[in-house]
Amino acid sequence: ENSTLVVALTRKLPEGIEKRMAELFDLIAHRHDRAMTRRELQTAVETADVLVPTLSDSIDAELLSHASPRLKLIAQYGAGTDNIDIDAAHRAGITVTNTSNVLNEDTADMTMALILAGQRRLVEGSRQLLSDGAWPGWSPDFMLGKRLSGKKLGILGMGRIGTAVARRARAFGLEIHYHNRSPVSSKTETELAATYWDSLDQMLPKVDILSVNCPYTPATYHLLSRRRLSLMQPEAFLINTARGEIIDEPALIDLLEQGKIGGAGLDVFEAQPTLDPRLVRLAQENRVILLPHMASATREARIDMGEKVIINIRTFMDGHRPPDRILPNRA
Ligand code: 8YV
Repeated sequence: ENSTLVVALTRKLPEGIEKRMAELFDLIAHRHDRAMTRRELQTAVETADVLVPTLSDSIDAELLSHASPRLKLIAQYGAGTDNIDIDAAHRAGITVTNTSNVLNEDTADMTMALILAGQRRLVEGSRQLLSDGAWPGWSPDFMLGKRLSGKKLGILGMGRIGTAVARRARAFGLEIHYHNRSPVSSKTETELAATYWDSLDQMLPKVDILSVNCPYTPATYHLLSRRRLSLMQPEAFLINTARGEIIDEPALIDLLEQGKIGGAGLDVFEAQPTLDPRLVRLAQENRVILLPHMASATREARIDMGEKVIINIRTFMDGHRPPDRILPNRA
């Protein structure tokens, strides 16, 4: 028979989720409304059988060197696992899982929101209306944006989120282009009328809008380098709802300032939560739209993510392979 597992949370999770976890496990909740300090994380890996971290916790080799042998599972509350040294965990005999699939739709919705807001000047229009007397009244050339339908959308990373973006974008009349390590099934390609580009360099000059939807791994660090960003059209609009590190952010800012890239909708940043002041200036000039990492932030997603964590822990506890296991070296 299984003895109850000691499960340590690094953040406050939705109340209902914590309640269920407390019924199922010997739960160590985190009572503060902030990320754990390094010392608190260290205590957690020293005491728990299962750690439930989030993207703000750096679970690196040094931290794992403090783990007690009883730590057997890291069940990440989130889709991306770039905050975890998967290889180091694997070497220590620790299984890693994420919460895949439950935030695809919400993240794709926010991608569309950023595309629409950028092309149709949503934030700028609202801001102008609210600033005293700044609205001169309707005129034929007032607040003209760009038509979506007929434009080319490039998707960098055609996984589950990228595919969800493509489905939505199709309904808006966008033409779908994508770069991925390998093409999707021909059935999906036909359904989305999507064009596969084996070479990212060749796709970049072709697209009007580019959406980043790949995971951040050593192989995708600064995948959008200065050289590659320079291949984009001067009018192009770049969306990032994945991870800041995939784009060379200072290079992007330079190109935006020089008018060599049209605009950007960014939900993630290289040094988040710290923002580059040059980005703030560009946002004030309505050249970019900035969001505080909220693409998957719906109540429903946060509950579904908690349920996924519970399923992963229970499956593991029963001696089976958890559904969302992350294998090392997937880069
Ligand atoms: C979440 C995310 O906010 O899941 C991810 O990878 O980046 C975000 O959607 C995060 O998971 C919360 O930990």
